[in-house]
Amino acid sequence: MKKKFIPNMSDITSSCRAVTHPGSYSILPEGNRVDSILPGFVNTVSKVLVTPAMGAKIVQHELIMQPGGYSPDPIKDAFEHFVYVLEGNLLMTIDGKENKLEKGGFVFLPEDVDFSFKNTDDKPNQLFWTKKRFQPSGNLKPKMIISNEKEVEAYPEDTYVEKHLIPYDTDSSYDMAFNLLIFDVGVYFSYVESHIMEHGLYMLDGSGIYWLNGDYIEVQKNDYIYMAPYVPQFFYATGWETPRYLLYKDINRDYDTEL
Ligand code: UGY
Ligand code: MN
Repeated sequence: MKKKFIPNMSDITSSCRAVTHPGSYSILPEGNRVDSILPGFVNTVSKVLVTPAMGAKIVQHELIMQPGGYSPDPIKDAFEHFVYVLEGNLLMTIDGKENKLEKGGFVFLPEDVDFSFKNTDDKPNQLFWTKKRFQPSGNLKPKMIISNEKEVEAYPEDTYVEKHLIPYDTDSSYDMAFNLLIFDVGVYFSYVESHIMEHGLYMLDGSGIYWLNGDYIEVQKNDYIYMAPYVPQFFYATGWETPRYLLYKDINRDYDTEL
């Protein structure tokens, strides 16, 4: 049997960029993620990126579906869901209707909608999937969204531009935001943010330096970052390619449990 090449231990551990500070922040680069096999999926692996075990109020997955991979039984639960296609294609059946999503395609599904996944392509796909328990407020009920980031307008925010994939700023029924932030190289935030919202961040392109709770961390395409509420945060766009990241935040509510 051919032996797998394994570098020296110090070469493996000294190049690790994964860090975990529960209650503060974590970085989970692609190379440190481990496969989970989820019940209800065929030919699909999940790299679970964050869960309440880390202090988060959400679960986020990177799903990789092989050609023909699918979820045989429709999923219907008490969570809201957001699915974003990072690479490849996805056929999502939502309330019995088929929707073909390409790279940059996304869906927001309110609780109690039934849906299933299928990769009908001849290459693997890569998805970013978020589950969240809806925080009711009065009779507000958010509506389903099926679109592609290419259809969403970008507008200036602080020192960069931003696309709001969910129109949370004009519709407070939504309790989650997914914003796509796009930076010119060399640009940095005009101030250090510290806020009630938590973040789950997926680096789509480029690289930069994240300053989190006093630590400088180099980040790059395909990195995942979790930021707990009030973690001081600042980004500086570096490298040669336009950095873009997809950013989850909980919004439009002032608490998540009964006071
Ligand atoms: O809107 C935000 O909270 C965003 N500017 N934060 C971030 O990118 N870390
Ligand atoms: Mn922020």
